[in-house]
Amino acid sequence: MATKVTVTGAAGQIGYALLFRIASGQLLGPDTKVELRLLEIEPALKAAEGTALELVDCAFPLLSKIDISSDPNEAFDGAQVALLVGARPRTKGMERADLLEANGAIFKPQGEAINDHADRDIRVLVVGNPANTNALIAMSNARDVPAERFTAMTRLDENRAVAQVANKLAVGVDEVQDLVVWGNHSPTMYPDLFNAKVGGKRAWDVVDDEAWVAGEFIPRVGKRGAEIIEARGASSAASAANAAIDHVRDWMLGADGLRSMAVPTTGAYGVEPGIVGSLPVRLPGGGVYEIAEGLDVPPFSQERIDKTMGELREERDAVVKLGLV
Ligand code: NAX
Repeated sequence: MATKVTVTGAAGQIGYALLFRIASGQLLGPDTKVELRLLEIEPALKAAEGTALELVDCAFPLLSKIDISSDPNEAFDGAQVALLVGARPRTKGMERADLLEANGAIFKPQGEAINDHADRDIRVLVVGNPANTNALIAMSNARDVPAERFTAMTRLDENRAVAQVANKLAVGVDEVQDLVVWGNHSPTMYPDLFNAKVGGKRAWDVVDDEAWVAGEFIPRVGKRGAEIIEARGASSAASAANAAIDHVRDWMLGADGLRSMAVPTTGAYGVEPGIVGSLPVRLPGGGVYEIAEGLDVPPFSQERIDKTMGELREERDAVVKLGLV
């Protein structure tokens, strides 16, 4: 039986970079057939159909079916994995409350549709920004689905941070491990070198350059999205799709070491429960994550974790006020 994978925003640029990799088996492995459900808004349905034609033309042996719809109830029917990519971008002059309200209009009905129609065992990754709070909205509107099935993406931030450290130290990316990004997928995010390792040693010690970490590394990872827009004239798409594949594949199939996932907070590390914040997780496979406890959180980290989690609390308070959760 094929696994039903729903992708929203399927006609967008991340969708275009993502769908072919899902259909080729890179999301769920070489032994799992997939059935794709593409959700788009009416004006983009034709473009989604175009992408579907190209998917057909790839003759992927693992792709058993493609359905396209603008109705969340249809697109999430029986869904076992959902990647929520489509979102409302911030436009000029838009205040945070307006942005959250516009995204609430997308993620509230999608959460309800997941609740009413998806497979009981669904796993959800939210990519569309503001990803953490969009995940909180969807999760809060899917009352019968366990909260831990909803996650948001900070894996792109993790991958960006790993690449920066490898570049700084002139080592291969595979030598940089356990590099966890804490908090919000926003410029306040905190990439942590105290628990990361390079060649088995603490990355903070190997880098041994606090001025670089505080003044260059952290801000550059936090603002990498803007750097890409400046260079490319469009936001990150292939790297975002790649990170979405990494996130879901590791969650479903398992991975070694620590990874970053924005998950519903439970009180670990003193973070208030009830927001969706990025934390260190271990991934044993089977769609399970475990928050890794007992990591080193020195004052340098604590201050930054408090700030980025504080931003998420404010977003949560704003969506509570708007009646979205
Ligand atoms: P695009 O604007 O190219 O595509 C978005 C697509 O979503 C459009 O085709 C649009 O029609 C569709 N859409 C809008 N409302 C929808 C709805 N209610 N149901 C279904 N589809 C809907 O954006 P793209 O570059 O693909 O980026 C998608 C999202 O990812 C954006 O919100 C973006 O900010 C976010 N990102 C998140 C990242 C992360 O690390 N969490 C990094 C990359 C990216 O910036």
